[in-house]
Amino acid sequence: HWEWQYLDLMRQIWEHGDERVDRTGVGTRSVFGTQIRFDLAGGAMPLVTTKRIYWKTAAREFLWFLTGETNIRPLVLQGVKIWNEWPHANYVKATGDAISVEVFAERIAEDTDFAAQWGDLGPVYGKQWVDWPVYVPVGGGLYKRDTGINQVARVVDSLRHNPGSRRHIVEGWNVAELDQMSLPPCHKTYQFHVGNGRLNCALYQRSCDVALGLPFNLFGAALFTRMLAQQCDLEPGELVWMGGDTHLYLNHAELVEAQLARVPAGQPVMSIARRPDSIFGYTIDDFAVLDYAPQAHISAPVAV
Ligand code: DHF
Ligand code: TMP
Repeated sequence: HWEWQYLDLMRQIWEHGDERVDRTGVGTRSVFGTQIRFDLAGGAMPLVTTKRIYWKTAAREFLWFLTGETNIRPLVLQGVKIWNEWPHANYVKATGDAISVEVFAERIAEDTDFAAQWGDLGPVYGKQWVDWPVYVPVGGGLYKRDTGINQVARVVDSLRHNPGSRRHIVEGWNVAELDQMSLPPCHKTYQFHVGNGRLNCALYQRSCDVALGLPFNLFGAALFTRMLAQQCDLEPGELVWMGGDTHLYLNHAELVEAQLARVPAGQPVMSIARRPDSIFGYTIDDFAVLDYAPQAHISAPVAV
């Protein structure tokens, strides 16, 4: 079962990882330079079965990236809470108003002005993917802002017209704008590759929270590949996930012990109900996952 790669990675980190104090102060065990491979043939999805993964949350997050949006409000309105902690921490730090993250999220939902002021994560994934900023010289050493680059639309175009290219890349790491982002991109580089009519995807993730982030990131990359394949008349191929600093937080001990005692079972598959006119036309209702019978959810705190 493919999922042993995930569980083996977890065990390897927990037993042999290098223990260090990280940015969040929580502490991690970490290994550097890791890989998971998954074959997407036949609709298969890399959905972890040893713990329930809320795949619709992951899918909603991914569709939100494709809209170019960087404000958490559209996620909050769909009940998706996974990005709330970072704007909340920012708000509390800036104002000294120590409201809970739940109350903060209510205000984001109810008050559009409040959301505009406090709900934005800065120019993160969505912005860079579909509107990478461009500046053109206007003379005298001055530059003006031009129309941004839609990297995702360009990749659709290059996959259709030049499938053999080695340049099908969507990049989140805009060096000039890192300091404006709440978090610099973790899943920073997606590269696509066509071989034998199949669309392969490599994802490079510079920093990986194996317990909370990785299941979402594997699902997101697979979903992206499936949507692109459908749009470009290709069969989904192989997903190659590569991690830089691949870690477990020290406060995830209970999750790790519980999950490593479980055995993976079954292979969930995805069906996509229709073929939208563009990669930007998918909605959550287009996606269904079949044959997913995971073991119970295990909750764990997220390090902010
Ligand atoms: N920071 C850290 N420390 N780890 C992350 O994985 C992470 N991921 C981010 C932003 N910052 C991060 C964005 N993605 C959860 C999953 C993905 C995610 C953020 C959070 C999470 O908390 N998952 C829980 C609850 C899921 C839910 O609320 O639906 C889980 O059990 O999967
Ligand atoms: P860092 O910016 O100091 O590396 O912290 C980011 C943390 O968030 C790190 O634990 C990795 C984790 N993360 C994921 O694993 N997947 C994601 O999609 C995101 C946004 C973050």
